[in-house]
Amino acid sequence: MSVSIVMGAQWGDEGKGKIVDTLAEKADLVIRYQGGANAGHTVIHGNKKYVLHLIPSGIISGQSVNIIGNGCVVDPILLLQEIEILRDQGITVDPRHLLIAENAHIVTPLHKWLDSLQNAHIGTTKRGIGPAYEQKARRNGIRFDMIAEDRYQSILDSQLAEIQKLTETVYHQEFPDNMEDELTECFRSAQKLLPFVKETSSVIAQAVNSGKEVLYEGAQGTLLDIDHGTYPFVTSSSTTIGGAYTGSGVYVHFDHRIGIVKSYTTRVGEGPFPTELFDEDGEKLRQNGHEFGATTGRPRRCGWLDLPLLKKAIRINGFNSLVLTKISCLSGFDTLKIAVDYHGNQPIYQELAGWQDPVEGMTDWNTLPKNCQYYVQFIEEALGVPFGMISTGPDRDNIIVRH
Ligand code: 2SA
Ligand code: MG
Repeated sequence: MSVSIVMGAQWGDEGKGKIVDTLAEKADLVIRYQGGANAGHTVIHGNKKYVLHLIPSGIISGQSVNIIGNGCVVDPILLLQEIEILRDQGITVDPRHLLIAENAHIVTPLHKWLDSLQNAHIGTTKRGIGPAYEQKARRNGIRFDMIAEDRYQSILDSQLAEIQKLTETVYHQEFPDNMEDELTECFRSAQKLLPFVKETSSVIAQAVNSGKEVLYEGAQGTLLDIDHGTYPFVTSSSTTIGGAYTGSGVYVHFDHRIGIVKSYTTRVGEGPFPTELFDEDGEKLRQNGHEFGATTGRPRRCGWLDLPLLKKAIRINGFNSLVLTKISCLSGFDTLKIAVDYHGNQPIYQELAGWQDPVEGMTDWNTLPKNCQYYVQFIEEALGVPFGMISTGPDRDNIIVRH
């Protein structure tokens, strides 16, 4: 039995959902430890499609306990909706299968309002993530234990007064007059979630100590980390391995530290992206890869693979295995480029010959076109970490297992 962690090695949307889902099926315990409803994992199971924002992927198989850890920020309205949608799709969501850390903070409509008011230049998902973490750090946030004990009203009142004043005096905007109603719905939803709320760190520790199969599911990606990412164009949580410790409250040894690497690079929102393409190659990547955000529907910025950034992700997270995703989206290019170094801020590219044949759905390494094999081996050698799996399509069995 083992403890594994899966994290995105780039700017999110590397295709973690499918890999996590495959691993989650065998797990006894699956933990989300950072982020909130800014994540959007699409899981395809059989012929059904599930979209998860806050709930760990283990919920789909029905065999595991799933934990929303203390490092997450939870929007009670969205979480209840997510639970309802899953139930309508035939998934069992009850307190035997889903737990919320009592010390997780909640995201309220005030946070979403602030997010839309303050963070346009970052291009956030407007899910209230930054303001919720900000209040947590200011020691002015509201946690689930405070809802259980009914001691949040004075904090809420002070937040409301402060944000209302800020809206009018600093942003010269009108404060939404339905805010009171929305807050009522938010806290009513949080109350409804109380049966799921628990002290979860000891649950995780117990599972680890008794040799259970444990999976930590990262959201977003390494380069969006609040400390190690492209600050200030980052999310507000620790998306890297340290976040798994603070966000779950347990020291564990991760046997498998799995980095998910998309075969090229994408990013949504603002911020630096050295290998970004503005030409027809970029457009081709966007079309081939259906690169539109799962959470907000925004078109993603697309560019070539960036090895220096991947090396940094490996250093931060200690990845000992990588998964290469979306390789099938690279068919049809005459030449492919990979950034191997930088000169100043300019990437230095290695050009590789492309391949024309589709590789979608392949399960055998030997059937891949030679140039495709070479592309993969080139990256692997440069990074010094093996690709344990190569994903060749959206279906769960569209995978080449290598090591
Ligand atoms: P926020 O809303 O405060 O977290 O936004 C800050 C920046 O972080 C970016 N961001 C993301 N970028 C890519 N994918 C995201 N979520 C994935 C999805 C889920 C995943 O498919 O929606 O891969 O785990 C995500 N979430 C935040 C955002 O664009 C801003 O640049
Ligand atoms: Mg995604």
